[in-house]
Amino acid sequence: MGDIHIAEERCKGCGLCIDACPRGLISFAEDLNEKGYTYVEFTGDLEQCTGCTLCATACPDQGIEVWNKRGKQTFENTTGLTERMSHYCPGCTHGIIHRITAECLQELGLLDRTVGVAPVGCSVLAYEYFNVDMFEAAHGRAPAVATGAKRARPECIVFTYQGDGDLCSIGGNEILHAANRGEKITVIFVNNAIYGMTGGQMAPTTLPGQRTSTSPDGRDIEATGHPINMAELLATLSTPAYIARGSSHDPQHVLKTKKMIKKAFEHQASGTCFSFVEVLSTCPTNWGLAPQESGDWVRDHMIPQYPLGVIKQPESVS
Ligand SMILES: Cc1ncc(C[n+]2csc(CCOP(=O)(O)OP(=O)(O)O)c2C)c(N)n1
Repeated sequence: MGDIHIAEERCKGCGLCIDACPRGLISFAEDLNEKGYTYVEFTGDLEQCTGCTLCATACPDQGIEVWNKRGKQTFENTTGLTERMSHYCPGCTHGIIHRITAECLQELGLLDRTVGVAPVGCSVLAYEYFNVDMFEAAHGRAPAVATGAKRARPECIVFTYQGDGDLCSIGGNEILHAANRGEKITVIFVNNAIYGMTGGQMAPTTLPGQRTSTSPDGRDIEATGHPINMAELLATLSTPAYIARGSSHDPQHVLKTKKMIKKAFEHQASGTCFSFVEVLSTCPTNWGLAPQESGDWVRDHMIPQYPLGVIKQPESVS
């Protein structure tokens, strides 16, 4: 049997771990925790837990640690994040994307020379959560700030963490030119198809027909154009680049996306090229969906518009 430890006080009751457990061993408690959330608890037969870590992989709040059958810890919270509880809504996958980014930096031994750039958007407080040196950039300007940091201190690993409003809309020009110049930075682009922080307005990434607070009848592509597939658009530039798109909507995709982010940082560490990983994410609050329904919405609606995979990589690398 494996074993898991659920930090009740960190749980926001999103239930993503309940859906992730292949054996149905986790369920909601009858009580609320101190913050007023219905927390989850391990209620199944401990003998049945294999220590597979899917529950911890699905948790956006660093709330679960796992041990395998031999008593070895198989999932430990990363030192790349602080212990501070995030302000993200229950089930928002920003927390997951923070975690896998931090895990990659930790596993590559890069934490002590990494500089992150936080955007304007829901992840505006990312500097509170990443356990690395951080800048805050003006809305959409993270690639310019990262350019300055990387050029001044080329030995540092510099990454930006940006939403789709920040990167595609107000910062569309910034990212295009940073990519075209081949800045040796890494961009983590979190696409939830709307402006989350300001109340769910339409973004350049909003799907055709998608209802948002500023497109209550659904996005009209005659009036507003088609969604911008930023990863594919950047891939048309001739400058060498590593460009990939993953998703955070279930633990299996989280693990695949982590590999992409790792590759992106490896490119930067070896001085190869500009690297960019788009991660499809959820916004249960502004989409008006439960956390698990939001994951299904990414699977059924976002992935057909935004196909997953490595879109471009330097020719010398297979
Ligand atoms: C110059 C400027 N224009 C507009 C805003 C308002 N604003 C704050 S966040 C945001 C959009 C954030 O959306 P996104 O980048 O998709 O990130 P999310 O919140 O969804 O994670 C906007 C338009 C601002 N703060 N500054």
